[in-house]
Amino acid sequence: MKKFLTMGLSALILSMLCCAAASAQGSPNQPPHADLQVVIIIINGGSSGSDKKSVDAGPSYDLDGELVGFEWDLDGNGSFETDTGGLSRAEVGFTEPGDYWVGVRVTDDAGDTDTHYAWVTLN
Ligand SMILES: [Ca+2]
Ligand SMILES: [Ca+2]
Repeated sequence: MKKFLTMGLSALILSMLCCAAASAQGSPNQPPHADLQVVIIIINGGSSGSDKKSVDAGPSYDLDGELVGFEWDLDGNGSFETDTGGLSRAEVGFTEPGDYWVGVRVTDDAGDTDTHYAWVTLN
């Protein structure tokens, strides 16, 4: 019985030490989650016929902060050359119907990133 009590006390002290250390350091940042809406939003250009098409990373989120950066790989080649800053939408230049491999990289307010690729179908 005495041994059990001692072990229990040790575990309690350990857990208190653990929590004290964690709160002293602050909680580590949770990385963001990138997601893409596989929808092309067409803003009707009217008689000019210059419809604007965008992809939307609106479903992306950061649980413990906010998303401050969106970068895009609109030609699917693995490099994110389009930076829309804090805007979660990017205009795309697709004109021909087909499937396009599009990626987004989001950055949270602690500088962590996540990427997500999806097929975007233009009919
Ligand atoms: Ca975060
Ligand atoms: Ca690219």
